[in-house]
Amino acid sequence: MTRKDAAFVCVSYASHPLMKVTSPTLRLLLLGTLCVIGRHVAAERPNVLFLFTDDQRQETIHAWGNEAIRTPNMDRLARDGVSFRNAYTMGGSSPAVCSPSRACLMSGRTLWNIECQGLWGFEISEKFRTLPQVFRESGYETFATGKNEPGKSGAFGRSFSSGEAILFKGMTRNQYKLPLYDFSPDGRYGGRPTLHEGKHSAEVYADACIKFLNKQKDAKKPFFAYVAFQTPHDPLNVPDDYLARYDPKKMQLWAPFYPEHPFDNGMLRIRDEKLEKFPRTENAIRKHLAAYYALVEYTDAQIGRILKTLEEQGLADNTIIVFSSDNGLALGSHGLLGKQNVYEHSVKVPLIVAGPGLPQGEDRRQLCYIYDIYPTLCELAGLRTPDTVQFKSLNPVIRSARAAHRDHLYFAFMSWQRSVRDERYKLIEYCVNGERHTQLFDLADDPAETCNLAEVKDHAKDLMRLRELLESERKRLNDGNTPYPFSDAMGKEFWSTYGNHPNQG
Ligand SMILES: [Ca+2]
Repeated sequence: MTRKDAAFVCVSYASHPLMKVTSPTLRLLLLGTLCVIGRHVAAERPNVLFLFTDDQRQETIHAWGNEAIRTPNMDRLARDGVSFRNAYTMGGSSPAVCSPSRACLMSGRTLWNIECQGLWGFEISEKFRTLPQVFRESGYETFATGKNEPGKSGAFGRSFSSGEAILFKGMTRNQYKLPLYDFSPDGRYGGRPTLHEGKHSAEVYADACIKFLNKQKDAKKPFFAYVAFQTPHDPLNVPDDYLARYDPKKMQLWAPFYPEHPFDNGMLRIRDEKLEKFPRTENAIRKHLAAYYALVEYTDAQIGRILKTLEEQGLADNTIIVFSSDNGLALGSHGLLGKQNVYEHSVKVPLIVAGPGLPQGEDRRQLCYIYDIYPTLCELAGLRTPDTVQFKSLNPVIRSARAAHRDHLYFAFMSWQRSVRDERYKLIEYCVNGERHTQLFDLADDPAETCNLAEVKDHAKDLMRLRELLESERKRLNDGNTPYPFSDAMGKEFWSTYGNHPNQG
């Protein structure tokens, strides 16, 4: 309980009818007793366990309809909670898409309003309180393990009161060789990390979380534990017994399979895309898919160990669990391997929320951003959401499948791609080296985005409507009109090219 909360409880009890007793000693005794009760009530504030994976495409949960993959623990979360089947990121303002996405999550700021962005290095401005920081400042023990990029130069230090096995990098070259930092009580992370070898990253982070949970049974404070796996992001190192569970020959490719992307989208030769040679072959992609599925299943098993500990420690009944991922992955779709695009496979991600008193085993179809979880969690824990947060609480949607949330979503990738989707249609506009491309998809009939309707006369009105929506969202989100030079330049570059010939597809 914070000093402020304690004062509120004591002031409330001071006006209680029992306080009308005349004896000062008895009044003091009563006040003390009621404050102890208040402390007990505060101790019942919910814990939060935030399980965040890396590059996990939305179609990789068995319970959500992929029968080829085994994810018993993600399935269990779906059974115990609310599944958001239309949850998205906003795209990326860096080739390392993970960084801006994590910055949006932590800061509660939209893609072009994070501040302190760079092409590869990110930080979150001190002007914005991070999600775990709000919990920490409200009396929570806040713990983190795993991938915490951005964060090294400040955001991590002010967000977390404890931690273990912390990775301040976007990725490692090997899942068994990890340059990790120990927790630093002063929040500073100078010096070199320690190389941890021999144990898989997913197991290292699960172990750290389990160790933390094992100390929480009799803890005085509620906790917020953030477990940021660096999987199933490549490298696709995975224990042999898991790899053996998926036969590359039997893997079904994700639609639409193309040997190459049909035109330059701005970033066709980034590291992620070069993980396989061009043109792609079906057999080569099947091998990637098998290893990716195996790595998802292995990560799922580590999540299972964490959930088991939560139960064994008697914490499950008072813990809200969030499960999500920072972005999706193409892995063969549209001729792409990476996530430097705004197709559904790369911006649509898993999101499940489970916890005491929340609906169980229910799906929600409302459009949302995963970053909407920031105000959602604040509300569920009874904390005030900072005014700087630009996202919208999902709590009405959690409570009702019919609650209104968002009519449309806006996506962007650097200075080359802008997109908007409504309930049914999705528009993607490309400006690359002065060349324009337009795609219009009917997501109701064509969720894999295979059939471009931009030139189809019957859809001319839909195209015009979505283009107007794109422009209005651009203005609302300050894309190309922010005080932050890095992101501002990207927006200006896209919109000036677009503005020169907006109606050319
Ligand atoms: Ca990622």
